[in-house]
Amino acid sequence: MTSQEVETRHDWSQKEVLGLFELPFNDLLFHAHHVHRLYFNPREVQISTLLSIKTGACPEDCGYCPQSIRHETGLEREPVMDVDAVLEAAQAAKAGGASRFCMGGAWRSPKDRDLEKVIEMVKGVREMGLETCVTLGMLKKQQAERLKDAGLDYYNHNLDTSPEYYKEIITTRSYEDRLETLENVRSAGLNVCSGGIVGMGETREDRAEMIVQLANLPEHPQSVPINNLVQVPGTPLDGVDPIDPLEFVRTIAIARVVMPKSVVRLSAGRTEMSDEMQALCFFAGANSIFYGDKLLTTDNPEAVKDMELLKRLGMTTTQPQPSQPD
Ligand code: SAM
Ligand code: DTB
Ligand code: SF4
Repeated sequence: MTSQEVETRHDWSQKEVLGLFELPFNDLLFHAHHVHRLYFNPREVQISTLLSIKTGACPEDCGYCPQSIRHETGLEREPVMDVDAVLEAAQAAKAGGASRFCMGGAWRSPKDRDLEKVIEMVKGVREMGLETCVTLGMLKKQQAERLKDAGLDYYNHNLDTSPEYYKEIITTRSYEDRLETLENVRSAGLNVCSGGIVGMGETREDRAEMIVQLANLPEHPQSVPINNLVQVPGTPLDGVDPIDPLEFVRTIAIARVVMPKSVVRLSAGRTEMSDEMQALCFFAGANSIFYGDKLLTTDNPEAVKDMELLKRLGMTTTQPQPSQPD
């Protein structure tokens, strides 16, 4: 290891990560930006477009989610989309400049017949030369292997928060279930996309512990989405005190420091962020965003506005790099 590299560690303690949170803001940002430049071009941002391929009526009780059947959010449920309609949306995302197309399904875990359809979607999107990502809930090992064989690049499954706070947010599946899905995805040879949500009323200790859990996985997730809660009327977390924007920037910076080679995504919640806050997040080491007017069911900044912002910051977008078949 040269002095131009940092050690990739999997033995972080909560105390150490809290120590990073306690650094003066400029010291933390300087450090994170330095680490960022060791492994990434600071002028580049990866952009992924999301599509909800099966919407609402989800049996899980995630307190933040508008798609849970247990929350009265007025969301219209939609069955699994036709493959052709998905491919049309992917084509539009490609024309708009996205490098990755992420398909999300409101499932606890997909049935094998759901997976058949998703596999057709993955194959079609891949043929367009886009990177592929899906998020379908809990996954068995053999399902992860089938997705890998179909050419899937990334599987998104978030830890969401710390193990302690998790129980306040979700009761219908455990933290262990989530870790098991991540293990199934990793051992199938898929790239792991895993992060969490802040601004859910958690403490700084919870934020630190969430980052510790991600960093101490056997491999750092290749992609780490940090979501700022999108408050949706009708969900139990609507009305919770929002996180201090500077604390959000710190969370991004610390994800960058402890997972130096991972792509950190400034994920949901950007419609409530100023351009200046987003610019600080990029300086702190975020190098990916969701791009397109919609996330899954809620709004995202308009694509033209994002392109304007990147231009003002002198940033460009990365090209797709789909995995090669093994
Ligand atoms: N049902 C699957 C699952 O939960 O794994 C896939 C879709 S689910 C919507 C994907 C992720 O979106 C969740 O794990 C959560 O981290 C994030 N998410 C959902 N609602 C959100 C909200 N209101 N604000 C921020 N992130 C949210
Ligand atoms: C992730 O970490 N955030 C995305 C994606 N992975 C699937 C989802 C954000 C969802 C925000 C609420 C909604 O639009 O329904
Ligand atoms: Fe269902 Fe996923 Fe929403 Fe939880 S986050 S309610 S599992 S769609």
